[in-house]
Amino acid sequence: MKLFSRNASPSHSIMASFLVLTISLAAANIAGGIRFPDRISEVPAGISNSQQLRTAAFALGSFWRSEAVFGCLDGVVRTTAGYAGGSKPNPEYRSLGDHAESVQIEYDPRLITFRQLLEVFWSSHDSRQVFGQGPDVGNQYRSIIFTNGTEESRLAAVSKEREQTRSKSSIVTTQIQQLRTFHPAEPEHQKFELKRDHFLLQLIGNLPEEELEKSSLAAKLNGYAAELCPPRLQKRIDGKINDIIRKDRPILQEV
Ligand code: MHO
Repeated sequence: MKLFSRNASPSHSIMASFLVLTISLAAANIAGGIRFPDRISEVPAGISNSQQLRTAAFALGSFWRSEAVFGCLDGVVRTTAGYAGGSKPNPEYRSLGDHAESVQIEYDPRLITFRQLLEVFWSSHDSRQVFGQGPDVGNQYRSIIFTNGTEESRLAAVSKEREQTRSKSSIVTTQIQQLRTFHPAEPEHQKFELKRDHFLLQLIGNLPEEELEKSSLAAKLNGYAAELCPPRLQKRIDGKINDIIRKDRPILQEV
């Protein structure tokens, strides 16, 4: 469960408002503002340097949700919502052509593998739904695994076969494609879930857009805001937030 939900009970809302106020005042006193961006956009300790990071991409319905699903995982360093899988040059949200809403993931392969990302992909959507995902209808919500090289294509195909075996009565619609171009979506679609949560935004220091897009912490909290982190992680973040609001320097730097 997320600590401060948007639909919190009145007493929670009062408590949350008080905390926000306390945090703003304390932070403003300390720094004359509430930005501590230099530390926040750093890659967390224990993560390989950027040459060792790998990139994966998946389409599994609304990219707001997809970004939140993967952003929370340990080993995922950055996420970007975007368009992929089609041929239209310069797709945009209102005219994405034949592309699918997708998420691009930068990850540390020592901490999370492509195989594990595949498991998260399968368990986070209904790959048998035709022409849509959940309530969202249309080709832009189709299910795709984008691959990079033959080994990833093989792993993707094996996992799709396994999924099809589990699903006796309906066809797994997921496509497997070599990734060509990933087109990042407009800023308003990046970290969409986190941006709806002003408490969390403030807690990490109201980062400017470019830093929010690169930040590992923002990627995690985007999943937390949507309550899509694995329960253990969701709890760990609750704990961190509880700790941080008791301190005089209440800026969350890592989870
Ligand atoms: N059901 C979503 C779809 C959004 S999406 C990023 C909505 O609220 O419109 O395509």
